[in-house]
Amino acid sequence: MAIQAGLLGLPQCGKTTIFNAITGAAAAGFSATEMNRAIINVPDNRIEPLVELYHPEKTIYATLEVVDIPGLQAGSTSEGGRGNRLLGHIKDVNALLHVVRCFESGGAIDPAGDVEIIDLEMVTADLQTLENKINRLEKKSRSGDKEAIRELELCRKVQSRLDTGIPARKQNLSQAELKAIADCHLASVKPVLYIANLGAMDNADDPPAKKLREIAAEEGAEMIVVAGRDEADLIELDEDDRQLFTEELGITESSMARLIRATYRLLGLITFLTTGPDEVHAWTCRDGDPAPVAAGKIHSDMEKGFIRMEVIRYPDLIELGSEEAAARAGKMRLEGKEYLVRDGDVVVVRFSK
Ligand SMILES: Nc1nc2c(ncn2[C@@H]2O[C@H](COP(=O)(O)OP(=O)(O)OP(=O)(O)O)[C@@H](O)[C@H]2O)c(=O)[nH]1
Ligand SMILES: [Mg+2]
Repeated sequence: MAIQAGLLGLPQCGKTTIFNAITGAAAAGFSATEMNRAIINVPDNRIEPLVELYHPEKTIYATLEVVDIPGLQAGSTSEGGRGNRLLGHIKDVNALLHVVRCFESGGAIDPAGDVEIIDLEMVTADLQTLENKINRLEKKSRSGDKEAIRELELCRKVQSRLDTGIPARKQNLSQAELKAIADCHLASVKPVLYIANLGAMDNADDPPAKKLREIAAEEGAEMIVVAGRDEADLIELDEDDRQLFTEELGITESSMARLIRATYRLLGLITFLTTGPDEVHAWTCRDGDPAPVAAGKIHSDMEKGFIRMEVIRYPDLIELGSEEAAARAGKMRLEGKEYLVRDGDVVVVRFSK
């Protein structure tokens, strides 16, 4: 299943606008349901030079699935309300892109207040989910089930901190606690990337964005600034006009590219590459995945029958111009099962079928 990131935030904070900008900038597929969902290509400036080198028939980028959910209102999760159903849709997302309105539109701009509301909604929904699990565990533990008793205790700890309003991701949960709550898919445990949605890029250092940066820093999270509407407008233009206006609006690089890359970092993901006349292909694995696990992203046979990996670093391949030249220059390494794949490795997997 594709790695998923979910856009989350108050109503009218610009989630769908950002979703459109992201998908317009990098759409690989689109299917509109009640939630907007799209698979997007992860922008990667290593692909173009590789395409020039190999002239492959196909070029395949690493992908990420982005989910846009309608806004959560204060109080919407209590008593089985609509918010619960909305949060249910982010059960499977791996990371949250928390959009915070930093542009003028009627109501006051209040990043701190907005973040608090969303956190509280998540905590409220999570408490209900966890309570269901705790009820089940209580029944089981009454019959003396040791495992259930232990799990119950761990869940109650998380519950008591949620009760005081602390999102699970800020609770410094132990491995055991994380394991005990894993099947609950709590919303507030998911890693967050804060997105300050600005009226214009000129506002990047104004108080609202500064405040949000502080909030993010306090919990060790990252914040990025985007001008959602400007970017969504840009993708409507043809190439020449887009260049012109991009500069005029002070957007130095597509903030959507920055956003996608920041999501990648947040999830601890890296990209490795396979190349050849058939295809240039960017693959996603976790930072720290050993070679066989990464190879398994290409094909499960490659993981099972893994023998070795031939690795050339991307800059060496570009500089030397071919795999043969890289090998002659001693820049192709043979790596075994223990090798941890690095971002930008160009690999060939040797395996037995
Ligand atoms: N000035 C300004 N307006 C924006 C920006 N982003 C969104 N808007 C406007 O804010 C309104 C709401 O934007 P949406 O993207 O629909 O917001 P949403 O978060 O998806 O809203 P819900 O799905 O209803 O929760 C629209 O009128 C947008 O044009 C922005 O960066 N700057
Ligand atoms: Mg929307």
